[in-house]
Amino acid sequence: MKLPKGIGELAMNMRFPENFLWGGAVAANQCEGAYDEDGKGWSIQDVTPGGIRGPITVQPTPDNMKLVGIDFYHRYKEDIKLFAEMGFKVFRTSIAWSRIFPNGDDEIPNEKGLQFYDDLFDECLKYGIQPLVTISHYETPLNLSVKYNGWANRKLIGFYERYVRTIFERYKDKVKLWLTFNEINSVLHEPFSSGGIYTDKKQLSNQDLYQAVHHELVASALATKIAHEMIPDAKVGCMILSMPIYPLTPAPDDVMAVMAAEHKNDFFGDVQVRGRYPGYMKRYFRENGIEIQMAEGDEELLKNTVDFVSFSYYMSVCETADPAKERGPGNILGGVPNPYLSASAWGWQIDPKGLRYTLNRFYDRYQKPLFIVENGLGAVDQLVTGADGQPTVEDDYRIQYMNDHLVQVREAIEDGVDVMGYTAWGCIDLVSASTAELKKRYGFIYVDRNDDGTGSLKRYRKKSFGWYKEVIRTNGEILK
Ligand code: BGP
Repeated sequence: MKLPKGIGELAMNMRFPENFLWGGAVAANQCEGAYDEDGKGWSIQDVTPGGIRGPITVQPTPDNMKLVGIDFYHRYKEDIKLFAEMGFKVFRTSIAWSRIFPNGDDEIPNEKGLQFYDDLFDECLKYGIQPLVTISHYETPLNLSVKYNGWANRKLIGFYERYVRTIFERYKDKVKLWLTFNEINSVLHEPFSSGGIYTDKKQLSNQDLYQAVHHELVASALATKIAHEMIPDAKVGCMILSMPIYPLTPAPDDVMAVMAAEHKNDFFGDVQVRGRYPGYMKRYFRENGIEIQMAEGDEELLKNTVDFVSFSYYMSVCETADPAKERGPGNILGGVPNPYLSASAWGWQIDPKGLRYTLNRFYDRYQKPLFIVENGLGAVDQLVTGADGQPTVEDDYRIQYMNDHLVQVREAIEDGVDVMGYTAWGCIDLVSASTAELKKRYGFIYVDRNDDGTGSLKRYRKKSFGWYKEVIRTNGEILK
């Protein structure tokens, strides 16, 4: 049947834009290893062997998987070659702050640390892969945490400013896409990993926590301003941990509980995109006796808003006003389990349609380009021998997960949402942030390393490697 004009055109639009940025994402502290090489100082990740909820040690201990990671620091050339083979257009990584300023408060940067990222970005650019760089991804220099109490201290703004000026100056010709803080809203839940706040979470007052948030928001706006001045063709994004929140029942009180939970997350994007504190937060501060100390010029600085909105997406949750309902596991925020969804082996509930919903929600709210900078399935993989005699993983479950999510991205594009790109989380296996395990694997590339520290560190292509390569080659045409 011939479609009437108009409808045919609409159907034709059901595809990813020509310049869609396909790629993968990692974070320095989860893959680089080399935790004390070439002048690097310790970061807060070097003393959390159990992951973000585990106990903190006074110094790095051998059981910490992140100290070696997947040895990306020494093997990045081999890894980027594999990313290029898949056709990546973009590679998201972070700069380990303590490689550049080992103590965070140093006057002079560490040249060897700067050189490493020069080499890494050159290697990406050699293959036409654009770096997308997170300035701070859960890796505050340990000294800033212990000595200053991390972002609870206003002084961190100055140290961060020195760090961003240094890296913008050094990489301004190589890096045009920047993210100021990874999952900035996670600081409300994990103040140590996310904000380097050393005070025990249970002892930390809401006053100090929201003051720390204010410092991060000011620092983010300042970095955005500096980037725009120093690298006029750069684009700066905020980065939000997104998790759609559904009411557990249609009871209006459950809907209000959803609204309150959403506000706690939206607050961050609202300030970073709209440039001012929203009314619902002012009310929350008023009613909870919180008084944010603003320095002169802070409000003006906050008006330096981001160019795009990036976010991670793994799962959705439900919310309810009923305190008796048990909360389930999840990516940092957590919530009440949804009876309609299944879950990963780590209890994260799988919800591809939630991604379309999230994209629409962000776009309705902000009307800014969106970038999905994390999405993927953490699973236990079994190494087998492939048809070519090489070790591989038959990870059809991962292919299914990503296919289903990308179909929903395409739906959102059809809804009119402006989506810049998609970087699959942990495109090469790496150490998990929440549990510090290597057996929770996300990659298209298998890394031979086990949680007892054994393994050759060799890299093997999984089945999903070939699949993702085809997705990129066809610009999403093979998704079903
Ligand atoms: C996000 C973090 C990442 C990453 C991912 C998966 O919250 O930004 O660093 O690790 O979640 O989480 P996990 O590693 O705990 O499976």
